[in-house]
Amino acid sequence: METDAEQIRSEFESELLRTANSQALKDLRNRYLSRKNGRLSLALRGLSKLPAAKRPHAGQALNQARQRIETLLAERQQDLETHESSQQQSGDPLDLTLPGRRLLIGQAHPLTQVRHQVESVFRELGYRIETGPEIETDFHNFEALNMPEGHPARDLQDTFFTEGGYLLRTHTSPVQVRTMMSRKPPIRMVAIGRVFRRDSDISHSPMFHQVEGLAVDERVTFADLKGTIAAFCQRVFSPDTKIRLRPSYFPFVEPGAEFDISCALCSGSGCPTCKRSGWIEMGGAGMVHPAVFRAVGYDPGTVSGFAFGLGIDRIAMLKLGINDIRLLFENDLRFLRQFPQ
Ligand code: FA5
Repeated sequence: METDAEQIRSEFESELLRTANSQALKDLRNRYLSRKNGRLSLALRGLSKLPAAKRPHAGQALNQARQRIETLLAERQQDLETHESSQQQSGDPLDLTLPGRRLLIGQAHPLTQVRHQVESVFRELGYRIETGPEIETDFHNFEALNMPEGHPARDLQDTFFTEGGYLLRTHTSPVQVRTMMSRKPPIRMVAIGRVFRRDSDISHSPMFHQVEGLAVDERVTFADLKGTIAAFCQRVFSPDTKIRLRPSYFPFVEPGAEFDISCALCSGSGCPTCKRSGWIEMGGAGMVHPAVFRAVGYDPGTVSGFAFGLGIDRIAMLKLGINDIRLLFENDLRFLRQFPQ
């Protein structure tokens, strides 16, 4: 049996040298160490046939052979793994002719793109960008804008109220009030931001965006208002865009108007977007009401001004051909990627 142990070990070692990969090593392990019919297991079982005096020595020799085989198997396993992984790497060499991987670069949301354009047009016209809080007081959102408590015009802007008597601003007009209360004329300002109303359908969203403009000085006229709106719309849409003003009522302006632009899609000839009228409603405007001037501490006898407000989302929908306002707020990348900067 001692010879057996020697022989088993030396045959194992020479077979080991020929193992080329992990699978071959696994087979070799089974052939020698498998409990059922591995060579070593069979040899150990054969010990019982030896004379009792020889068994301990032969058993010891077989156990030593087993330890040696296990050590050699572990070493070879490690060698093969290192070799195989370096082969894998060198089998996939760097191919400098492959096209580069395209990095996904983010882009501004279509509304942000329009917002930036609106801001830059007004900066060119000499306006300053102002901001105000989205959670407002009743005073700034309604009261100072000539809508005292119980005024029916408050119902037109279905309001979200928060705790403590505050509300989510229903329009950007409160920024006019804040700006006039903190600065003296002359003022030329625009405010762009989120506003909130209980309103939801294909063209109305409970959260949408407005741009508010205000100019106050000593002799500001309705003609200045008309010229400013035309200059703005022609820069944002196209130079041949026409505008029209229709008399309308907003408590904070007098006279007040709503203004439309000629439909950018059909150039005024009539299409489904403009409901065949050739015109698209953009927003409200007018001369600042004397009651508003008094509320902010200005003298309506010495200054005059105009204000206007319109929806940024509507501008984006028109410019980009979007027919449902809700698409703008669903964060669906398949939709958003259609509007690269
Ligand atoms: C106002 O909010 C006035 N503050 C505008 C104004 C400012 C008038 C200064 C006079 C002087 P109005 O409620 O009409 O007005 O809203 C203005 C524009 O916001 C609308 O023409 C429309 O384009 C847009 N708008 C109104 N409600 C929604 C809504 N729920 N979703 C999307 N856009 C809306």
